[in-house]
Amino acid sequence: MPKNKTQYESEQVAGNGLLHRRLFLSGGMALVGAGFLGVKQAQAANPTDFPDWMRVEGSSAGEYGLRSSHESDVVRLVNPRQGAVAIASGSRTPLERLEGMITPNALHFERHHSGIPDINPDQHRLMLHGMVQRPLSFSMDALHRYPMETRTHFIECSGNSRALNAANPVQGTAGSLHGLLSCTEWTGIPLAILLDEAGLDPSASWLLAEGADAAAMSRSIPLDKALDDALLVLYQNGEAIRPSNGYPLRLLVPGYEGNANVKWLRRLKVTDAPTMTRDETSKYTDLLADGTSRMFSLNLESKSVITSPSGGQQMNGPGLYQISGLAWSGHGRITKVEVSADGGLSWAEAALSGPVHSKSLTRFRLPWRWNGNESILMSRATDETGFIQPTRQQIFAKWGTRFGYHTNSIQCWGISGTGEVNNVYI
Ligand SMILES: Nc1nc2c(c(=O)[nH]1)N[C@H]1C(S)=C(S)[C@@H](COP(=O)(O)O)O[C@H]1N2
Ligand SMILES: [Mo]
Repeated sequence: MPKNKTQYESEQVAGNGLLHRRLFLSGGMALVGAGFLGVKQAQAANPTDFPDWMRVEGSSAGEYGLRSSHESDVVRLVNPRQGAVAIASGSRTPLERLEGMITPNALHFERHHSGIPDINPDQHRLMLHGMVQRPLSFSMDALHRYPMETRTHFIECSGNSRALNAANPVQGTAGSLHGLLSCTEWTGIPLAILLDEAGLDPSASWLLAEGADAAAMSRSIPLDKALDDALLVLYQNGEAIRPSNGYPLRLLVPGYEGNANVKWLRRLKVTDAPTMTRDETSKYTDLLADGTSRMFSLNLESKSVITSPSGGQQMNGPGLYQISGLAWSGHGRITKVEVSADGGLSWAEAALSGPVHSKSLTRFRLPWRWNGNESILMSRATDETGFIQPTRQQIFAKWGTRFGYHTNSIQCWGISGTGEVNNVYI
């Protein structure tokens, strides 16, 4: 390990040009050689060279903000229209166009089994019944009086990244391949408070959560999880949760597969067994090699993806780059992300951008000097349980090749000699 600043600056820490993660912090970029991101040295500027927009008054303040018109191409990738539109309805977050760990509300991915209901919060009620001493019904006004907590968590559809199961690499962007994934600062009521108020039957062990959409989508949640860290979410990044993400009330089960986070929540029924709903029997289960099915695999495992450079992008000539990406785990905090630039022959530890929250997206970054040759970039996440993100081969060896959910294998980005970035298998 390097001991002083000068060593960080010059040291290549893994094969094919990966540099020490502290390089940017130590301010040693100049020593690494010419060409950061291939950008030419900025030209000397004249302080009285005023741009046009400094010569006229700007526009006025507005009631609800809009982004720059120059950023209007940063959009979700909406599922192509199919026969049953609402049933197939969904959209993906453009991961490669965002930085940090928070997903702006307008770019949160969406998955709707029967479209987005238009719910009047004054008429919406949450029922809590089943194996409880006091069945309860809450208006939204009543819920807003309960103690709340604010926490940062990701939601990922367990069908995310399914493209990596295909026999041949599917070409696409980080967002099109992995964008059923978003991360939010959620605010809501710990579910344990309401369960305590209702009074749980001692033999209760599960919970049925049902949405107020036309699908009445429902899932069974183990009571232990509900009492541990489940939230009834009212706010998304500080404002009321958006209709597409569950307005006015959603269940958040941190680290569980997306489907279990029931939107437009209208009913919680306490039970002593899973209800075996459609989405936990015919869907969101994994067919194993022996023909049996893996069910209730609710917690998502360590995973990561490099978002820059990533699929569909074009390198701007050899030189210094900052590799940037996202890592996450449904089991807790990310403790380590390693990056390879030589297809997994050697690995360097990336810097994690703090604070690192539990069951949240974590941004990682690592400097890389690309020599212009063909390269294969990979990232590998480890979480606080010590679980290491597997390769495609390792996943197939463990679960067979017939499963369709919960893919968390390592994404490999191949960089050609001309700088094109593609999805590749090794
Ligand atoms: N009521 C209801 N809840 C739902 C769904 C739904 O269609 N109806 N879709 C589920 C699925 S499959 C996923 S992946 C997540 C997606 O959450 P998002 O649309 O807020 O990203 O919501 C889940 N909760
Ligand atoms: Mo999903």
